[in-house]
Amino acid sequence: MARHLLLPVVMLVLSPIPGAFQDSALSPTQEEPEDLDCGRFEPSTRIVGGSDAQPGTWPWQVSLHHGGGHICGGSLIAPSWVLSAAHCFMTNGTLEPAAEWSVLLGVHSQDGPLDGAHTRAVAAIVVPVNYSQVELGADLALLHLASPASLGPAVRPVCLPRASHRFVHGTACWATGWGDVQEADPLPLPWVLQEVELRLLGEATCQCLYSQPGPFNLTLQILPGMLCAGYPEGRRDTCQGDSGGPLVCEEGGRWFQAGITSFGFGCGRRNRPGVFTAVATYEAWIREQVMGSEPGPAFPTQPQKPQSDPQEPRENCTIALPECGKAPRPGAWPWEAQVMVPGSRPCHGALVSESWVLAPASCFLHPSSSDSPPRDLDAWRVLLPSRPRAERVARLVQHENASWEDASDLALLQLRTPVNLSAAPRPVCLPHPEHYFLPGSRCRLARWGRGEPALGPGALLEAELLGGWWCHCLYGRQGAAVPLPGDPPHALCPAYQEEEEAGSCWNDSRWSLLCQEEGTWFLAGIRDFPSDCLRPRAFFPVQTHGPWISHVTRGAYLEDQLTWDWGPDGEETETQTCPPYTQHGVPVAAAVSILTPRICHCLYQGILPPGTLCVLYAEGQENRCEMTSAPPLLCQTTEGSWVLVGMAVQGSRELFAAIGPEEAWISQTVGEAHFLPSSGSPHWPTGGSNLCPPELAKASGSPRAVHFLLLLTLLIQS
Ligand code: 4AZ
Repeated sequence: MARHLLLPVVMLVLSPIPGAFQDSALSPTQEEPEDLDCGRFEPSTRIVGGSDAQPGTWPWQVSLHHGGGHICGGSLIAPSWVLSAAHCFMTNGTLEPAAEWSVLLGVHSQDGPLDGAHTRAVAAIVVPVNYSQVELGADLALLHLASPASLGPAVRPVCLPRASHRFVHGTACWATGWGDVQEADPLPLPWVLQEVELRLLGEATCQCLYSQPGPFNLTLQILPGMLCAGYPEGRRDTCQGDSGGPLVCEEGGRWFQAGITSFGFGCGRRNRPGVFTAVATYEAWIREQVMGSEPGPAFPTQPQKPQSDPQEPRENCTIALPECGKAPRPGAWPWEAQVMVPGSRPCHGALVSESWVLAPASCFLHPSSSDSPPRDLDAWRVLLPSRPRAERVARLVQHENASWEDASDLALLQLRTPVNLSAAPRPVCLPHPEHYFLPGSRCRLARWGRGEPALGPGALLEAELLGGWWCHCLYGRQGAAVPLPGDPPHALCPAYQEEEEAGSCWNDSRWSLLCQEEGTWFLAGIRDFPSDCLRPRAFFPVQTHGPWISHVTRGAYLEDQLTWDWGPDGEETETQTCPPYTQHGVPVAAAVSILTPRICHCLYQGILPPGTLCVLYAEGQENRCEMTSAPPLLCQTTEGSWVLVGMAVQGSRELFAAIGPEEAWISQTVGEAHFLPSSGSPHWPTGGSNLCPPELAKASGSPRAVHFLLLLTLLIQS
């Protein structure tokens, strides 16, 4: 199943699902012979954030195999019937042939000989006629086994709830499965069945959580026949491969199946609990399909009806806020970790979870020592803010591609004892691979690795992220496609002002890049490229390493993006490939960077007429191109059209008068002039401080000082 739902909200209409029955088909008083004992197991003594189940604990759990491997979960509801999710069996709207599927029963670990387990072929698969896609509900399926399962201690059916059954919100229930332990992180060998305790969430609570805008502005409408379970703060959840498996709740000594794992947005994310098919809603449909089968599934009466109607108040809307990335003020980083290795200078890293610190591998791995990992971890210590004593180190895990000087120069250190998280220490947030740090994001540099001793008091570590296009084309290949927002970038370029120390380009310094969204700090980039004095400096994005970090730590705080700007005037209007050059490799034009209005305003101390655009060229590059004295400022749209955005202000190479405001006058004068609807004008997200950095105002007019602003330019050495 797709991990990210790209969900047009318009198609989701809250309406009763045809074929879904509300407490009507059979009244609870209409007792039938209870021919099957269900929902019990004899205690013999993935699930995200779960743990290994004990053998025999969940005897109704089955594994559905297709093409030789586990695809989905299911639950045994009668000797010849398995309940699962419709989406497991549909490809492009068609049901896959039953003969291609097999059912494994009584299985605990899926590695090696399946002792005590047995397999059944599938004779038929039935799916409700109104099932179309998971987000529209009715995500359930019944599998008719070719021959009945052999019941025993490890193979028993679960009880099904009647339509009148009311599961109380807040009840702790259990989900089980062999699915991924985190997004895109499969359950490791020996593939032992995982269990996780999840709390039932009321419909209003769940709708509230899913109405919170998330990445790509996706929200979801919770429909009747759906049920949510999990936690607003996330971290414990079902995931890909758990689909079709049961969510069970104990009542009166029996386990009732409340839900079928159906979908969600990612796994274990904040404000995105798992969505299940509410089994009770489908009592009549299930009965209809299994009619005539003896013994059929058991629908015991609810042992104890909840006293009051468990409907929660509509206004129940408590969302979870990020637990990572909060700092009292920039510079006082509660995740700042110093790793002390005897015989060398302290190494700066960042706390990423209760038990793990991220730091450069080059701190611990010396090129001379043939890359063998050090073994004397006993003597290592980690200093964290507000901790009375240094932490001891249990394990060092290097990035598989860790090398002396590259984007994967990363290692994770596990602390012997997890620390209690509070205001300090507190982990930094890490970005998911699809995170899009908006141009103009407010960032800071923080020490990383064996960084230089602290900067002088005048150092300005504030930084502003530049558009991905510039950064990519500056450090990438000519003509290369620029990653779109949401695709992992190759580099991040913050504009910041360095100390004016002649000759010092901070070559020895190691920095990480922290970027802020809604008051939450993300570790966005690590170590600037060894790029001499080329500006802007580029950082390796951390987001590409998100999956590795969460795989190793199983609990690092990967946090969803908190700010978006998907408006039509956003970054998407920029060119999608790096600029072309003439045959002789000479630029036909000079590439310039349009400064954000804030920097422009600060640089010229607010003396410019409104609508003036400022650009910057590279140091010493202004005169290299054959340019006319009044060059036009052109920008290319996503569709490839070049748009005249500005005309040079007389006497200046850096200032341009914006064309946009003159549209009416131009159209009047030149009837044929063709204007694109707003797509040609640059756009910056609003927000952030409007204060000018103190050094910036002084810089106006001085080309040398301007270059400390570092937004640059020419993309080739001709
Ligand atoms: C899936 O892809 C899936 N976190 C199942 C459950 C969830 C997400 C995805 C809920 O089968």
